Amino acid sequence: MMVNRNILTLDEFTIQQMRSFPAATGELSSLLRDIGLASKRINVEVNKAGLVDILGDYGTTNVQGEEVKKLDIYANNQLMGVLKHGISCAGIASEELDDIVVFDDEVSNNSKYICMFDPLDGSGNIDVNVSIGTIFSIYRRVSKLGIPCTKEDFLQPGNKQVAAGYVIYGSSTMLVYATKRGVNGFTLDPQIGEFSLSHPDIQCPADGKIYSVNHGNFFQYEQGVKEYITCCQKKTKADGGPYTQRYIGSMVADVHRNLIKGGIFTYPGTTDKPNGKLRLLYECNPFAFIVEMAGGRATDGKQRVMDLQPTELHQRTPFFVGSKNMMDELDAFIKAD
Ligand code: P6P
Repeated sequence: MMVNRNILTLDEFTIQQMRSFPAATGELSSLLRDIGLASKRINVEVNKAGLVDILGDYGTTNVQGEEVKKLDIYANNQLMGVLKHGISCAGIASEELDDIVVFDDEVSNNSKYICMFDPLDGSGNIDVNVSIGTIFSIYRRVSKLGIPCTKEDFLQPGNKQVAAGYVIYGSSTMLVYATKRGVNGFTLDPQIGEFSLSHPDIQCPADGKIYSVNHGNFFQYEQGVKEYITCCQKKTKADGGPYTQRYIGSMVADVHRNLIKGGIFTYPGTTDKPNGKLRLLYECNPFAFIVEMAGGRATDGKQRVMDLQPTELHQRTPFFVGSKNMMDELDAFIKAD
């Protein structure tokens, strides 16, 4: 089978992007390729999860107090390994690790980026074969080059992100990443074992008909959110509806669908958990960056999520993200509340 030479691989694309920036050192391109490599290894294990004894609880609980499945650890270690042995990353933070990991060696201490990730989001769905994903966020460090990175490098607001992306292990395996130059999607071609450009210049439709929410928490949401959800349920053809409710319970899958088709994803705060469930640094900020770069919006219900000043690595935030006009309508209900 001939390889289609017209479709750029992730490596070719990142190198092409670098060539168009004479000042580029290639570190960001190299970091993205490292993440692509780790994702391919994770993909192999995710695809055979049902066949080998990699399922089941690892017997520990992570910093979130959640049971940790073996694939979480495997994915975490794959990402940490490629970044530690690369040339572009000074250190990482991960959902699976209590604290940052400083790659304290000469090359890493002179690397200008740090990376945060949720190595396998939605892992509770592994055993039932629902799509899961990896989410990553890349910042330029604020600490001096030549010394180990510090916690300060990780507690930057999301508006300082240099790049962000996700990998969705679903009916196909896709890597989507955004820089200030736009959002592009790459589908893993098993024939050549490379992510190949399949979704150039992704734009989030300004309007959509899909709303994603966990209705089980409905009566715990603030009034404005409840009113918006009810409004979605009442939409008719005359006012841009009818809407459909789609909630997979795997953020990467839900947000990816809404990014492509248009829609809004919500994980509001509740009376039990006023800050919601999703983590600011390695779940909400990366998706906020990606969706905003594609023309959408992302808030915590009150302000742009990327303007929040983080104080802790694993802090949570209410999260609303998606099509601009749907987000504007949500805002109107929350403000009127
Ligand atoms: P709930 C998966 O555990 C996750 O972190 C996200 O991927 C997903 O959107 C959310 O939790 C689902 O949470 O409380 O609605 O089951």
